[in-house]
Amino acid sequence: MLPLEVIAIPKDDPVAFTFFTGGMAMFAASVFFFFERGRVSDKWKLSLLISGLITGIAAVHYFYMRDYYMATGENPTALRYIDWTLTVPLMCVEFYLLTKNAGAKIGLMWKLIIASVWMLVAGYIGEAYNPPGGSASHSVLWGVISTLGYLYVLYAAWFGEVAQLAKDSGDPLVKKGVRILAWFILVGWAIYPIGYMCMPGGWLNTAFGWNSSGVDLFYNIADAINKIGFGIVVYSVAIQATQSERIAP
Ligand SMILES: *C/C=C(C)/C=C/C=C(C)/C=C/C1=C(C)CCCC1(C)C
Repeated sequence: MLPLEVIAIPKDDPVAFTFFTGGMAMFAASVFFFFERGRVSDKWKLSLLISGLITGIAAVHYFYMRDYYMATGENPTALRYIDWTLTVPLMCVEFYLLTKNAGAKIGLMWKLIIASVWMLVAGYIGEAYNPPGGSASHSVLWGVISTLGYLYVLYAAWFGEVAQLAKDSGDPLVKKGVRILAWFILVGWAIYPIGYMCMPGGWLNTAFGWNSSGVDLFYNIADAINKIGFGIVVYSVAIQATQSERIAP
């Protein structure tokens, strides 16, 4: 018997592994963004603060989710969606701040936030109210409703208002930054529905027998890519813009 309550990670449990590494990586990223905030010019400080808040909020949730998962072996669905309803809207704020100098209105930020909250509320109903054993019709219905919100954000980033503002800004850094973030939404965010389809009744679950531990595995990998990656893109735009301001007369 172990003398204290020791958390042991079974070596054949990749989900537990990603909860630990994910949480630690989020924490380290926050420290990085908060410290580096001092190195960028004033108009970029808020963007870096928000990058640090996104990974910081995620880090705290990861510590709770990890314990929940270790104690029960189940998906920490509620904690997951609480994390997302805080962090995804903050990512929308990042988009707004990037395009603000090009004339983005606050209404754009709210549209992105409403679309992403729509996406998350539908996803939560799909997961949390999935009947025991899983229901294909339930998961497909709410998955499709959720995807509508996702498509709105995707459209805005690639062809809609966000893309247009970046283009009109005439600033190559902002254009490049928005383009990379749009790729994150197309590729990085698309990992989440794959996780969703691993739940009982989901397509990957019924078609390939992928079990519900795939839900957390995909979500954890996607979170690390998207939250830390998004922040790094914003950071690199901010640092380069700061440098060119210093060079400019
Ligand atoms: C930091 C957390 C992020 C960026 C979370 C993003 C989550 C999504 C893009 C979730 C999307 C979903 C669908 C498009 C359909 C199925 C249900 C969801 C909620 C998993």
